[in-house]
Amino acid sequence: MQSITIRRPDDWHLHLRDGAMLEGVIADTSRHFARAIIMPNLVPPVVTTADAKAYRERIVKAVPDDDRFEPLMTLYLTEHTQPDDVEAGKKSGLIHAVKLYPAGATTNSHGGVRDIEKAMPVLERMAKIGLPLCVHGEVTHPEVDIFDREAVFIETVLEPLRRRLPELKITMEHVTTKEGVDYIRSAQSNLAGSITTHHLIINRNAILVGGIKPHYYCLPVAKREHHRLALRAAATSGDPRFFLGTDSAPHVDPAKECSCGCAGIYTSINTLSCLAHVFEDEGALDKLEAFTSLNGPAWYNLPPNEDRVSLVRRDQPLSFPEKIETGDGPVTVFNPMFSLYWDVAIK
Ligand code: OTD
Ligand code: ZN
Ligand code: ZN
Repeated sequence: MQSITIRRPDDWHLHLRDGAMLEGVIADTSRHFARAIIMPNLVPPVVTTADAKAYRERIVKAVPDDDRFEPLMTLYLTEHTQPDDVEAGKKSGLIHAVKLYPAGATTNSHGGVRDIEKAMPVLERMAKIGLPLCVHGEVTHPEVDIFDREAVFIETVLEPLRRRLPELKITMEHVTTKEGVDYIRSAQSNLAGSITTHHLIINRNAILVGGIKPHYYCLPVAKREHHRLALRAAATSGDPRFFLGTDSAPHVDPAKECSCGCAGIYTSINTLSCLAHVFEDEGALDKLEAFTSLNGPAWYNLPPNEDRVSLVRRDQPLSFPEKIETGDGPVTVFNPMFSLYWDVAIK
C-alpha cells in the first residue's frame, strides 16, 4: 500500500507546557491532530477549573492561525480537589478528565496524591457524573523496582480502586507492560489504555546499550522486548480499548543531557510517520485509523473527526530535524533509529 486516508487523528495524552515552550511546540501537534487531552502537570499544576480555563486560553492563543485545534483540558487531582469544582468544570464542557499522579511518579508530580482515601469524594463524584480518571499507573515506593512499578500499581492500587468504584471510568495512560495490556483486556468495562508512539518502538536497550542515552529516557521507563511486542499487538489489534496518547513531553536539551536528566520524549513532530511505519511492519495499516482516530473519541464520548489526513509512502526517506528550536532552547526530536517514509498530507 502506498497511501492511506484516515480520519484526522487526536492525541489522548499530550504535554504542551506553557509560555515559550508552548509556543515552540504547539504547531507540531496542531498541524496533524484535531484535538488532544492536555496534561495538567505545569508548575504550578492545573488544579481548578479556573486554572484550566486560563491555560486553555493560552493554548488557543498559541495555535497558528491556519490550524484548527481543540485542547481538551484535564485537572490535576490533589488531596484537596473539590468535587463541586470538578463537576462544574465538566458541566461547562471544559473538563474532559481528571488526572491522578501518585506523588513523585513523574515530572512535576510532587503535588500528586499520597493517600487515595483523601481523593475518594472526588472520585465518587466523577463516577456519578461520568468523568474519566486518567492515571499515571506506577507506584512510587522506594522498595519497588522501577521496572515493576506499573505491575505493582495494577495489583495494589488500580484493581482495589476498580472493585471499590466499578462505575468510575479509568484510562490507564501510557501502558508499558504486558501486564498492563492483559489487565485492560481482562476488564469487563470502564477501563481503557493509551499507548505512546515511542513505547511501540523502543525497549530498554535504547536507553542503556552503548552508553546512556537520555533522549530515550521517559516515565514509565521503556521495558523489556516482550513488553514492547505486547504493546504492538494491542495497538494494532483494533481493540477499541487501546488508543494513541503520544505522551510527547518536551524538555530542553540541557535539562536532559546532565547528571540528573528529566524524563520525557518529544514525538509530536514525527509521531504519525512513526506509527504508519509500525502498523505497516505489523501488516496492520487497516487498523491505524482505529488506534489514532476512532477508539479515543469513542472512549471520551466525542464524535470522531470529520476531516481526513492522508499518509503517503515516499520512495526516499523523510527528513525530520534532529532538534526543534523553542524560545526556551533546543528540544531533541525522537529518533526511531530507522528511516521514515510515511509522509502526512493534509486534505
Ligand atoms: N513521562 N515525562 C513527562 C511526563 C510523562 O508520565 C508522564 O506522563 C513530563 O515531562 O511531563 C515523562 O517521561
Ligand atoms: Zn504519566
Ligand atoms: Zn505524560
